[in-house]
Amino acid sequence: MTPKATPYGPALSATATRTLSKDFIWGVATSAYQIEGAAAADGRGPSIWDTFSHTAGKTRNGDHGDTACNHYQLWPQDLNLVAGLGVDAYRFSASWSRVQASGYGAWNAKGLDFYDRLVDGLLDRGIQPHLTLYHWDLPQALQDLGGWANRDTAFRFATYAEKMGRILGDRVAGIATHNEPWCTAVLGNQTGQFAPGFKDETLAVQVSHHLLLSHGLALQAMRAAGVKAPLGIVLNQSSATPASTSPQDLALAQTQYASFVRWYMDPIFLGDYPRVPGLSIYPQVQAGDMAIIGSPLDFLGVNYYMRLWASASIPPVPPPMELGASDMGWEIYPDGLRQLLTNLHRDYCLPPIYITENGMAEADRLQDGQVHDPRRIDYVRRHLEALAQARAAGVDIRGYFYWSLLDNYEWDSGYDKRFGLVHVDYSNQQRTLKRSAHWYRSVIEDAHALASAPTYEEI
Ligand code: IFM
Repeated sequence: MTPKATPYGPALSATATRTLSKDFIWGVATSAYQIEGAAAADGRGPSIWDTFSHTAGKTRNGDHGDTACNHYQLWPQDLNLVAGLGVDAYRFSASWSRVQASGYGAWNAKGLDFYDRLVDGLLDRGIQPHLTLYHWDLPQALQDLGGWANRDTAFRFATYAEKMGRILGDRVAGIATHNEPWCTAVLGNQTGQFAPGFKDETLAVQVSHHLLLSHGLALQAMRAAGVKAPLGIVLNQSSATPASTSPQDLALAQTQYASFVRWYMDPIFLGDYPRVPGLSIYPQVQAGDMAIIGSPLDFLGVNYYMRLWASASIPPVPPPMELGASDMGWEIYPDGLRQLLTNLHRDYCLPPIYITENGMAEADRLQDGQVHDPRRIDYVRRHLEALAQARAAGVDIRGYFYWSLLDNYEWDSGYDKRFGLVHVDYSNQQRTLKRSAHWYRSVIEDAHALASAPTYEEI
């Protein structure tokens, strides 16, 4: 079906809009270190990202999150922006070192109050809060004790999760333990691109196990405390495409998929790490760990940005990039989202799924008070079409969160990469809705209208 035009760009097809209407929530997402700023305010302790970003040569232009989008102070106006988009839900993360400066010991009442007010502020505006407990900003004091390489950190995380669950669990619509543990493990400890910046594959593998263990321990602690909110985890995932039908490319695709997707999915849903050729390093696992990791989930969050492309040739054959790449250099490949979701549905017994992140960095420019970002609109539209196809094929997908609400601190890329629906001028913290924000609102309005319209059977 050819989409009709909206004032902001091509509309989502009627078929996809209908498929993504009933029992489906629309949202936007952020994370603490990327937007909050106020790095030393009100008793917040330093995190590994404060340390890393203030270490020379680690981030683009030496950018850090000391001020970021100053969301710690501007949150009421940011929540008004969220409400203005017409979304149902807002996904955010808590900064562990804001609520417990060292990651153990005393709780910080001012930090806890901040998230308390944020949650109430969302509810006052009719928006479901979706909390993520860990989005990469480990308290530095815990890193000083070994960080995620230290098994004790998993137990400390469970204590933190229980505290947050007790305080917010009656009001939030969902609690995810971790965001993208692959990034914490691999980018933080194997490639050194992210905090804490180590380059040790064996360490990274052990970290991945402790992250999974901490996830299971946190689920158990929150459930034992009577937390009512649905509990889950957010994983970054991709489909994998072999560059050709050669046995080498096929095998590489299998290895890449196993180390990126199955490494986290198999322990959670099948009780063991994947065993495929090409994976040779496994963590030290203690008796009982896999049962803890396999604690039941109420939901699975999937973050999708691009596919894995497997070429064993030297030099590798590049992906075709028919739709080009984002400003991150990531290939735009919407059908990978459909492929991924239908594969997950085939391979695992899954709880309801939320697409907890999907979005695109563009070199956006504010001109005459406006930001024209047609490629972002095209990106989101195509991914929503793919998502609708997966839902129509029977995958239980309950929602979609655009990454991100605001332009923000893109980790080692600093402020150079802009993912937001809302442009941020960092010189004065001015927010401006991009055209994609208006477009997204119109998609949501259409879907809401269909969700509340009586079906043929009801008439
Ligand atoms: O900005 C990040 C986010 O923190 C985690 N997922 C990917 C996004 C884009 O890189």
